[in-house]
Amino acid sequence: MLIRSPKRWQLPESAATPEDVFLNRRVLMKGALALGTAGVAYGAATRDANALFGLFDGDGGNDVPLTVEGDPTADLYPAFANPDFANGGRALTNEIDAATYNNFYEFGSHKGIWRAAQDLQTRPWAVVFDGMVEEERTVDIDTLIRAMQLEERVYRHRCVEAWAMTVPWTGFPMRDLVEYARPLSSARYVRMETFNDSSMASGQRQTWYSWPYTEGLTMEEATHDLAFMVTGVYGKPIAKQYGAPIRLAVPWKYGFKSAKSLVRFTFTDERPVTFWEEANANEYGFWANVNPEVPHPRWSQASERLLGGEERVPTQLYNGYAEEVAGLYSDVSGEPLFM
Ligand SMILES: Nc1nc2c(c(=O)[nH]1)N[C@H]1C(S)=C(S)[C@@H](COP(=O)(O)O)O[C@H]1N2
Ligand SMILES: [Mo]
Repeated sequence: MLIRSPKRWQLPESAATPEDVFLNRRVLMKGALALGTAGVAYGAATRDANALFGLFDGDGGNDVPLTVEGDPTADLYPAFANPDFANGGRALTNEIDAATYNNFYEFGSHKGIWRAAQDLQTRPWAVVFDGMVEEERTVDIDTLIRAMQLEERVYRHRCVEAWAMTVPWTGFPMRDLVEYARPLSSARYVRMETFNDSSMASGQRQTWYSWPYTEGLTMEEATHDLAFMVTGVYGKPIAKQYGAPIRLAVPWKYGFKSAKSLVRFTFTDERPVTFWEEANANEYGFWANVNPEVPHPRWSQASERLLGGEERVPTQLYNGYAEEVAGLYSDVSGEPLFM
């Protein structure tokens, strides 16, 4: 399963970009340190480099948690970097920028929730598979992660708010999780649910939202090659602010589809109503595929700001993954596919 045919977004030999450093990180770590540019360094080396060069202070500093200390799956990282997903088509986002600019409404509606998110208790953590499955079951997160073959993939991420990043996620195909859950063939959707515990998540005390956060995919989407369950980032177990211990990454859809800190997967033949659909169905739909030509009711989706600076780049149809995923929607008609 790990050997796949080359994909369109695979790094061409000729493209000498900072991702080369990422790809060859074990060899080039020294080079990254010598460059002293935070944008290319990675993982432990990032922290070392930051400390070495004093690049970050205060909120952008060395106290930013980049993993969960003592994570019982730490021995699985870094995982095999799958060359078929080695390049998001862009320079990697600086790790500190990605780790300090987040959406995680359970901990507040501002981008600096990374501090508050440290209150999230990620162990013990149970994951439930229910609904239209052969047999309902609950599995401990560490058992689940160890049952899977972890790999690393660089994906672009495009938030509906028109900011974007390119990050190396570690995890496993959602298809493997679906197989593990053993859904009935009559299941048409998978509904995902985030933890619900206002004692550790201050945002969940705000009663105008209908907690817990829920999301959904069709079975066809969930078993598509690009749908990825994320357990790590930048070569380490995933830090809390990104949605530890397990989240989704569906890179062709707006970021809100990639639900964090998941505890339940329910297989169903009814399309689930998602958290954002419930909050504001006129602005956030079920499909939420990225399309630069379909504006959000309150802003354009034509371009996006890359995290870490002010640079804007054109947004691409299906966030650049059209060739892979457009076929998923050839039979869907009369639906707002792009909101
Ligand atoms: N449970 C939960 N999942 C969530 C969110 C959230 O508020 N709660 N925000 C979503 C949005 S809008 C985005 S853009 C991404 C942000 O992921 P990041 O903070 O790791 O960049 O998470 C998505 N998943
Ligand atoms: Mo988002």
